[in-house]
Amino acid sequence: MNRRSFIKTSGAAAVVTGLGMACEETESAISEQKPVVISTWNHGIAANEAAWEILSSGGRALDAVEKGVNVTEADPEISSVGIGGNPDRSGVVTLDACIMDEKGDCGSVACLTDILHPISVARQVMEETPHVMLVGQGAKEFAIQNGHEVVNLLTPEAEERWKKWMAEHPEEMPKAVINVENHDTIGMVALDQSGNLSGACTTSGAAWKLPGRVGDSPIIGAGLYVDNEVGGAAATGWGEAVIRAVGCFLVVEFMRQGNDPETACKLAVERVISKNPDWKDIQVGFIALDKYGRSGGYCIQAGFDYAVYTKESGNQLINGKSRLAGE
Ligand code: SD4
Repeated sequence: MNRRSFIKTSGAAAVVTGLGMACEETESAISEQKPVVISTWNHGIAANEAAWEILSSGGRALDAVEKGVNVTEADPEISSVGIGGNPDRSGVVTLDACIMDEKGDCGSVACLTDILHPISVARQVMEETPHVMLVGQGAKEFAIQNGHEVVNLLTPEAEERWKKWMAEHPEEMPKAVINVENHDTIGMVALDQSGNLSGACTTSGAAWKLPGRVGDSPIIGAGLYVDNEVGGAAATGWGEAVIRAVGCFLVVEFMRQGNDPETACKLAVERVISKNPDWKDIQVGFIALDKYGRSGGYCIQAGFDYAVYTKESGNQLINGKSRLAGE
């Protein structure tokens, strides 16, 4: 079957096997493809390009997701990842990131300051320490000891946005504006030619957050989750709502039950909605990629897009379906 291979599986049986029930097999064909990379928002296009260079030459998904999101982290024009990100309420840019590989190993940093590539620090936490997560000053010292330079992440443009916001909202608790101030985390999941999955998620978090606030993005299971036997997922949007639902773990579990990636994301969004009475005022979106190379995404509010790169279709920006658009 030319460039794609087709495997025979049982959709219904896949669902019920997970539940330990017997069921008559219903045969359906799942098109299998690899490599594939998926990432959030339109900056995912550039990140996918870097990831694809590694994937298309037979490289490991873990290297692809790290190098892919490094592109976004280093772009000062992007106001919610890495350098150029919007600061917290006190004017300090703090970064959250995590990474997870095909073995289920993972690493994470939270509330990291002054370091350009938090995802690479997260990978070092995973590979060089017995821990999963380092935060704040300890994470920064670990980064410096492991070869990272101290850089000023607050660009003049971000500083100006912060001063303007503080002048206009002196007493207010942070409340992100949907799809303006509360988006652009890059979450990425890749499937390599060997059939292995890895994921990465990196962000400067919610704009104007309280100092010390940590979102979903560095929390394994919330902002990112990968299970090599099933698939991987990444989240974007209002992190507090994602954490409450353990969003990405949930997406992967829905895929384990036999749902395709888009349906799994949709079911997880429904769960977020059911747990958050203010859901119409927040954005939450998920992307997912399964072990067959099928991908999908779903969100609450319209305006969410994600980038998918396959050999067959190239690097494409896809408009995410949304609950509020009734899709
Ligand atoms: C957070 N989820 O810190 C992140 C922000 C984000 O897309 O995703 N923006 O809550």
